[in-house]
Amino acid sequence: MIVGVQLPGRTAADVDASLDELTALLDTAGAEVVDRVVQRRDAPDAATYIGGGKVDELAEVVTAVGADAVVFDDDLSPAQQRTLEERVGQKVLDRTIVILDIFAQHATSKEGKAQVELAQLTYLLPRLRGWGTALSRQAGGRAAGGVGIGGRGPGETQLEVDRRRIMRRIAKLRRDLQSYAQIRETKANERERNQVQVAALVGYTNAGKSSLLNALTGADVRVEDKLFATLDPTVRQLPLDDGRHIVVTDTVGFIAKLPHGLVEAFTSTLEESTRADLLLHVVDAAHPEAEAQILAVREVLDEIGAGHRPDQLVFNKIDDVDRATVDALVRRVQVELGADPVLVSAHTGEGLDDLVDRIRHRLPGTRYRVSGHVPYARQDLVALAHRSGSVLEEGHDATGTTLVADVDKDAALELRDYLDEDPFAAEPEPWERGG
Ligand SMILES: Nc1nc2c(ncn2[C@@H]2O[C@H](COP(=O)(O)OP(=O)(O)OP(=O)(O)O)[C@@H](O)[C@H]2O)c(=O)[nH]1
Ligand SMILES: [Mg+2]
Repeated sequence: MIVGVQLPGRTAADVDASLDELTALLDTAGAEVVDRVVQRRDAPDAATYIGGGKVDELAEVVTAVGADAVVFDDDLSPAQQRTLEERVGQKVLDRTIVILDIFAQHATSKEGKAQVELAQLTYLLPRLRGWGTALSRQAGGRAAGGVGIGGRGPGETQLEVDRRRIMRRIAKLRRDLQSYAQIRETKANERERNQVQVAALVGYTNAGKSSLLNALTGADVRVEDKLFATLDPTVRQLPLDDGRHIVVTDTVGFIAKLPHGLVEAFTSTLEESTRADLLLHVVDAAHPEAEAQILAVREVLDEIGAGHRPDQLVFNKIDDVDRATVDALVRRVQVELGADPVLVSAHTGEGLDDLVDRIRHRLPGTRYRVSGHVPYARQDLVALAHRSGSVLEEGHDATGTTLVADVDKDAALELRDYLDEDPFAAEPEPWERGG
């Protein structure tokens, strides 16, 4: 049984979409959803998240349909979880624990496993008390009585031991992860020294990041119609048709309400993207929630300090959706985000040449910092600046657009007439050279 709460500012459709996603998460985790319950509230109930009356109703439905667990779509406090378990009489979980469970199932590398365990233990630590009382109750009530009287019965002592053990384990995991991070750092520095440019595939889980890496570079990363199929990062070379080779990285996907502990545990993996020269933000253009997913990904990117990296939206799966829907989506992100997405299909190969072309433009050998004023009649040049680099500042006045941007050489040449300073002033013209 899954439970969602509609708080002010969220529509019934928002809650439904989020519960659909929770259903997909549970499916990936190997559980089956039998029914859902939604309540509208001004704020979550402090003790039980949903209202008291709704809890009774929930308990009845759970018994009637024979559900053996209740999963809340939002994070519960340890106390709420405990109270709900007592009143519903079944296991009560939240979205975070489901995501942690999937990560635990999918982790294969040592580093991935350590990251997941760290996230799990961080989640568990504040919840130990609840488990402690449950255990002491099983022990026959002796300990529970002790807690009732002095608050420090045998159960509590055991709890302290467990707590210390877990904290020691957390410290060890942090140390281990630190050393993995150092190896990663060394490799990244090597690439930097060799001036290899990096494009990182980022995006919502299941958007098709691994499929794109495979299609672009002939890699054979596992692709699955499951959430969080990829946890371990993969790095592959991609030749650009101007003779350059860059590397493309594939990494763990994002999701709305990504547990904070996970982001923290996966920092070193995610940092891969904070160092990239270009973020390829892959979007499942066939997904009804594509726009919300774009915003969720941008939120996580901000959180890990990659919010300001140059990024390129890549609309994938266009074979799976009608053209009018994609076009409407493209227009919306153009207007709302000022983005200029590339349309591709990792399955049919459509648009992959455009994508490589765009990558080539967005990863210029040399970047030129330009500032200037472009008349409204030449807005094509403003669009060019967006496509070929990153626009740092943009403003509008009566006659045109003022902008500051980092662009490649071709774009800088095109913009030359409208710039405050000529970026090529110091460079001799070809015909002046070697005179
Ligand atoms: N129709 C269609 N399906 C695609 C395309 N690209 C990927 N898929 C499917 O989408 C699902 C997810 O693909 P993945 O490549 O595993 O996606 P991912 O972004 O790496 O997912 P995670 O690693 O789980 O975050 C798979 O079932 C793919 O077959 C595409 O261009 N068209
Ligand atoms: Mg993947």
